[in-house]
Amino acid sequence: RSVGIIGAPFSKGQSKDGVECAPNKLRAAGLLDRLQQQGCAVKDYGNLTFENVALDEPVNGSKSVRTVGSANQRLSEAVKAVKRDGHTAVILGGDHSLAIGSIHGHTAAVGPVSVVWVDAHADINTPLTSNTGNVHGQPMSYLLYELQSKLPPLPNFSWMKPCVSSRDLVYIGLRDVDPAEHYIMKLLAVKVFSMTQVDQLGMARVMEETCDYLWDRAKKPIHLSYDIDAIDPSITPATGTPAVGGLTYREGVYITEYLYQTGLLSAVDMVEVNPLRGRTEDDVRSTVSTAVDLLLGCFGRRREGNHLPDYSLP
Ligand code: DIR
Ligand code: MN
Ligand code: MN
Ligand code: MN
Repeated sequence: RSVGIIGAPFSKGQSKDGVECAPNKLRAAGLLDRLQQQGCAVKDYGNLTFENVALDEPVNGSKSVRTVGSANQRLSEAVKAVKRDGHTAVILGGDHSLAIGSIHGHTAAVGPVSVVWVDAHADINTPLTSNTGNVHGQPMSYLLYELQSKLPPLPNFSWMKPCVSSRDLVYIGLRDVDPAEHYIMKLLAVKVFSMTQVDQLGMARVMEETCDYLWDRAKKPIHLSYDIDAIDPSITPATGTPAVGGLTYREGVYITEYLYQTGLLSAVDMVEVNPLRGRTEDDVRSTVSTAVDLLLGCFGRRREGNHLPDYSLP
């Protein structure tokens, strides 16, 4: 288990300040030490720096498209390099628009992947269906082969091509979906475990069915894109677009434990932690420490306890 960490302090896919502070907050909460303590080799590639494109006027109503495009080009190269170095990639966001570069770079290095998208939101608006103009509500539409013909030309996105099939995507935790997004998901028959299905089936069955579905054709490396707003805002309030009725802490952690034991987890995004959005210090602490726990779960932390293979009793 070797982990390559990339900080992506990027916030221009939405309009609220603060999400760019998350990579350093997650490190300050002890993420690297704790990964090492549970037996992972960790390499920190540091934080990427992004150019602010001047005169980045809205394109078809979508904001900061050029800035988002160039940032994701950088991130894609960085993720590709981490994968070529043989690590499981961890991308610390930043807002969810960075999934464009993250998943693109991941597939550029390893070929087709399965995407598990854990989120209150589907993030599958096209620039033409978006009501907000925020690109963090759009990344899946840029990535899917099946939506290519529905995307207008976008400045600073000519470096990327769609790289994910809608049959290789599973959503977990949805509860705030725009009508156009719902239409798109039905049209493409995307596999969705909304909060209703989580309530109906329980998370154990959701994870079994997720993997059955993804592995029906072939086992591929898994890209987990984890939006912290998937978890209930009573636990993770420090995020830009909280939505009531979310995953419990235990359901959220179970997803990571389950995906770890598949042995196929190849890249993880942890996004939308916004240390400036909590009302109190405790709000921020709880959000950051939950995000850290989710990442630890991705790399073998078990709630029953862990010990290193070379441990012996003193
Ligand atoms: C909304 C909200 N569907 C949008 N999306 C959010 O802006 O397209 N995604 N908050 O995380
Ligand atoms: Mn700031
Ligand atoms: Mn999201
Ligand atoms: Mn979300």
